[in-house]
Amino acid sequence: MNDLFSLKGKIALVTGASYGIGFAIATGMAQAGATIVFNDINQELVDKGLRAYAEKGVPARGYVCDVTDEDAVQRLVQTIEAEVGVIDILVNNAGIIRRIPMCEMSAAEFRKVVDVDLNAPFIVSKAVIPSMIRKGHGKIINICSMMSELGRETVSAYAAAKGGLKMLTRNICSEYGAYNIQCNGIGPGYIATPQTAPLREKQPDGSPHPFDSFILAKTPAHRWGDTEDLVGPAVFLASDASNFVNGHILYVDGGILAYIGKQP
Ligand code: NAP
Ligand code: GCO
Repeated sequence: MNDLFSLKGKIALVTGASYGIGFAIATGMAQAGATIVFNDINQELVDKGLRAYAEKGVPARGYVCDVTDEDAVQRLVQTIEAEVGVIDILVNNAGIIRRIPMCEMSAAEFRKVVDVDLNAPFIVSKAVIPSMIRKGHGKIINICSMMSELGRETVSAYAAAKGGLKMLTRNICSEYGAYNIQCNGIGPGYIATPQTAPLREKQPDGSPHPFDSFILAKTPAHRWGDTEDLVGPAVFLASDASNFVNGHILYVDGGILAYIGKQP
């Protein structure tokens, strides 16, 4: 049974993984036996990530690459294949959010979010799939969101991108499942990372942020998720245990999507 979840001998690329969800997933995959490669947007972040992986005893390799730049991504994948080996597992984790009321958001701001959160997973997946086909297998995990299913005020670009990422996940499944490539998504709920820090900031009087209280009321587990909550689902979707799971979005949300919410 352990071999079913083992990632020994596998090379995993996790994008935007210097910290946050990507870092936790990469660390967990390393503990399951994978060789970890990650990228981030600048050398400072890559160096920060390398230090953090070293502290966890993970011999990760880090590269600077903006995932929205197709030429840079093609070079990144070629470099990884030359220096480390063919990528068996891709986690499209890099992402941004801009919380702006839609009618106050510029088209450029909207496009930037879609570029990172949707176009980049297309670009990186397109770069790794040919070698996965030649190798005879591959795992692609797209980090979606509850906003792949639900909207809320100020996150129009993010929700549009993450909704699109759900369908890109299903289309990669449809187009490349015949080559033994499984493409699934993980839909985290509200996870305590730098990206959601503004939603958890204490009020000037020391009281909880209203959104913090809202999420606790909406979550059956009555807590925010931790990045560690995503490790098991990610290892499962990266392993042979999920070889007949394809096109699925696995929500790791503490039950938010199933729950109407606690009466105030
Ligand atoms: P995070 O803390 O903001 O980390 C995102 C990482 O991606 C950062 O290292 C960021 O670098 C990097 N990145 C951004 N743009 C990039 C680009 N163009 N090229 C390469 N790297 C880039 O976010 P997180 O909370 O860990 O979230 C990770 C993923 O999970 C995202 O896709 C997010 O949408 C998704 N997600 C998060 C939550 C949550 O509650 N936190 C829930 C559901 C889904 P910079 O530091 O330079 O921005
Ligand atoms: C927000 C949050 C969410 C989370 C996550 C939920 O502003 O509503 O940032 O979007 O990041 O995507 O799954």
